[in-house]
Amino acid sequence: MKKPFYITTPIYYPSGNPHIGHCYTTVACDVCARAKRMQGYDVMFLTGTDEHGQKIEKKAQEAGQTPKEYLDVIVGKFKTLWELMDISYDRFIRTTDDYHVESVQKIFEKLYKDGYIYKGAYTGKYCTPCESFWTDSQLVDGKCPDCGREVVDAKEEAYFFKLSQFGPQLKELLLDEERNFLEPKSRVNEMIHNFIDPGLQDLCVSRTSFRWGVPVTFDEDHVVYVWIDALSNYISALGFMNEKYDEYAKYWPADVHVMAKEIVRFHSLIWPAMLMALGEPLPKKVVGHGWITFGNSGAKMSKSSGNVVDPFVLCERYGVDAIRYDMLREMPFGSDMPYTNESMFTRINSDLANDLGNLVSRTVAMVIKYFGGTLPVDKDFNDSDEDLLSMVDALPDYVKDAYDTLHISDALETIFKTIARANKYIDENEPWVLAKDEAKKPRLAAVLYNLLDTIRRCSILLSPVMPHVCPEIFEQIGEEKTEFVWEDSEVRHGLKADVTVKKGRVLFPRIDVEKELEELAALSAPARKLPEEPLKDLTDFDNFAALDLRAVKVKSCERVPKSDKLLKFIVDDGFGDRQVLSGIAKYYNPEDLIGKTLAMIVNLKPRKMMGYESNGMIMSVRDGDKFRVVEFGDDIEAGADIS
Ligand code: ME8
Repeated sequence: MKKPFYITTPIYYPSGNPHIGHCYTTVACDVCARAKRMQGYDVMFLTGTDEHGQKIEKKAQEAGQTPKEYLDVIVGKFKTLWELMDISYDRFIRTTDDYHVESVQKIFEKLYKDGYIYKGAYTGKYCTPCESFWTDSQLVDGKCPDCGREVVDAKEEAYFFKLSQFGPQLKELLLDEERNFLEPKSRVNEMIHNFIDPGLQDLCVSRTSFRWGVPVTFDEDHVVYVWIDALSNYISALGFMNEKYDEYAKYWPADVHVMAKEIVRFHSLIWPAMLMALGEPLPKKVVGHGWITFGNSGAKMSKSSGNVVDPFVLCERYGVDAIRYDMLREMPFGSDMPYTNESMFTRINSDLANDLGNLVSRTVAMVIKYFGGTLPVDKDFNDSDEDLLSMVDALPDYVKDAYDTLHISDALETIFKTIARANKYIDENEPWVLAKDEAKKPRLAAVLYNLLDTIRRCSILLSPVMPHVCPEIFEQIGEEKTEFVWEDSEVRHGLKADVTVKKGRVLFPRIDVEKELEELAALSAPARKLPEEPLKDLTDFDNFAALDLRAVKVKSCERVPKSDKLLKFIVDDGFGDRQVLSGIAKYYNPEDLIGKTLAMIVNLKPRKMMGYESNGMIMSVRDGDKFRVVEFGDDIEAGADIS
């Protein structure tokens, strides 16, 4: 019976394309999963997508699609990227999968039945157009942090989870030195000081303001709060409270949940509290790594800030293994990693092209040059080899621990120190001098054999990080095995004595930094497209002056029955109210426009559309194949003229 090992990534929001931030966590988990498989474990590696919530509902609406249509495309991109990046996940969960929905509903029901969830009222500040509740501390200058509009006091019926009662147990869990539940340690202090010590509040776990979520079975006006839905994925994916899988007993509790620091709070407070309430075992470990930040700005690379680097482009141009290596090597455990293309090129050139690539190509070339490709069995090993060989002997245990605990950068740093040591060993032993003396051939054979065997052992340890290149290295150094087994890296001189090498391609071509920087910059500059409407003929100023252009305030807005294009507005033009129609129904939720200050031509002659009179024209700007209204800040008065 193999020992089980269960590792998870967060389930990502498919509200935009995947970027290298998502890649980092997923590749890090992949390395850990691959290493555990090589060590003989029965691994379950889970990833997936978190598909409910108001944000997704809105995004789909903006794109003129149903949520599911919208999601399928982006989820497809995540899956394609994971395939391209060689992610060896065992299961991909989507929170819209029926079996997951079933589990979430049953979990919610059980918590309610057992008294951990109760019905109460949520009071807070409410932004009507955004349909969002905010706490006082979330408001910006007393206004909605999303749209900047006025908020009102509001009260809404909602279900609450008794998080407040778990404070002492959570504190004990986090402070348990032996358990080491949350890493790095700095996050433990953060959780205790910022959340537990000030007093945990009960958590509002249902919403009635939107529909795109898992319905509460016994009160269908409510959908389950997206984090309760999302966190449950870690057990629903194993079949907890559903019929789809039957692996909960085998894999739960998880060995490690991996994520970045901003969602550690959910995983180290809410998630254990939910499991305690359910009476289920807790995961063994939660690891919260740092962020990939954009350049040296410190800003998190994220979909919403638009500063993302496209992993598809990077993998295609520089190779999947080089990108995997670079990300993992550059991210120090627990801290942030500023990403620049330039530092990536430098890293690839120095570690991969110079140190590893050269070591392999020089060694193979020398075996071919001095021995026609096959080493003789007669070798003269001596004590001066010990320094290199003992360094390699120490690697497997160190790297195993480092991969297990997601200290992957440390593992790579140590492996590459050994590779640098091997390069130095060549210079110390001067094979080109030994080759001149026939009597020294056995010594030359020993030196080259030590090098090949060092490469073999390092390749095994590097194979979880570089799954494409390491098999090629095996081929070049004449290792006939095709499977990477951890124990083989522990064996000194495990390579066949009369090994035959094979010259292969350059494993890591050197990157011309200047040229690549220019090409990447050109790629990311958007191609200039001509606007769809050509420029019109010149006109007199009088024609312009004849138009009465003003700011107006939207008082009401609704769809025109039987029309999928038209919205009917009542707007205040500064003198009074008027009705106007606009063909933008596909791009907006009518409620989202209420309260906005828009630009309008007010003196167009009235026109009838679908039986309603329109008095003027709301101005919109083309945005690809959509239209967006031209709007002003709240401080612009109704009736202010535009010139
Ligand atoms: O938070 N640097 O999804 P999400 C490093 N659906 N890692 C990054 C990163 C960056 N710049 N940007 C993203 C969610 N990540 C929830 C999770 S789990 C039950 C629900 C990685 O799409 C990192 O792992 O915002 C981070 O925690 C995660 O993506 C957030 O992904």
